[in-house]
Amino acid sequence: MKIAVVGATGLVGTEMLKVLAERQFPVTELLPVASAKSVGQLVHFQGKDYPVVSMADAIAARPAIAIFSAGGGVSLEFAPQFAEVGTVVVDNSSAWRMDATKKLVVPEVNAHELTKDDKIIANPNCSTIQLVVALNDLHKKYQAKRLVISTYQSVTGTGKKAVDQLMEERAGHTASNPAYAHPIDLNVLPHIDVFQPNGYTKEELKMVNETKKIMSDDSIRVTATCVRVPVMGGHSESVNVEFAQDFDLADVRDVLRHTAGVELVDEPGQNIYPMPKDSHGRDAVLVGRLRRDETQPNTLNMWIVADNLRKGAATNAVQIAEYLVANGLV
Ligand code: 2RA
Repeated sequence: MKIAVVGATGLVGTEMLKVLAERQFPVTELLPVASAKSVGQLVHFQGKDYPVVSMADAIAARPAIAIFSAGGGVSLEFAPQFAEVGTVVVDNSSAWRMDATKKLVVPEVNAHELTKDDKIIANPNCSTIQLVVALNDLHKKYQAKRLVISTYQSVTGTGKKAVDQLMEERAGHTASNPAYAHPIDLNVLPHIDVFQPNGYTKEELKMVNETKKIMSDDSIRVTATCVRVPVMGGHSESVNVEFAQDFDLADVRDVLRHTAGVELVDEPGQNIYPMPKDSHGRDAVLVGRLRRDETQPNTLNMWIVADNLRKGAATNAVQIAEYLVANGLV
């Protein structure tokens, strides 16, 4: 199958190629797409070197699937052009996520909604993906009413510039080309993406809006505070969820043990709980620190960790592509 990866040389694009190879996705021809200055640069994939091609050449090649991680502007301009030649686009930017005509998909939750008519499919935000994977089966059983979320997001969510800033600051230098308005080493920034008139950031509103769309339930009330932390890989989330139904903690554990994509990591007496370093290179969503919120009925606290470049981006996109192939939608 001819596959284009748009943004192939970025942090997420590189991870997408890694995941496609690891999962032995049936790629017969790879079309790596990157900026004009990268055209001709070789990308190594499954034992072969593929030259980076221009967007126009990739569109003309009519790949079966184009997986994008190249920013919203690029996606808004070129995803429709791929769709016009019959390519199915899986886009990791926020461009199409809240478009009412586009599906926003986490395979474990709502891949069944996909049809042959879906030519541009949105990959959700990393912090949303890990949340809904952990929450979905609990929601089905106990009906989530309200979520209060605080995130602790790795600098890899911003990209190479932020990784470089952290490494330079950690080496004792002032960052030469900082990604953030403030130092990130030995600090935390309650600021991810742009502030909106209501005082929330776009990242926080992504969690609010995307969660409801993926879970097809606008009644769930969601509030979030998204924080950047000096961690190299892996997003963490503290989630307080109020359910309509009461629960037994043992049953909650059992539900999570059987939730697709979740690994229960919860033995605090043994100092065993999810940590970002344990998520690196893995696709599981790690859940732990389960405990009842004793300040109000039917309410659970949990701690959720995942590799934001893998399940939070690349793997989720590749899993969507796998679903398309397995169900004859491409
Ligand atoms: C971040 N979720 O962590 C955003 C985009 N990857 O910066």
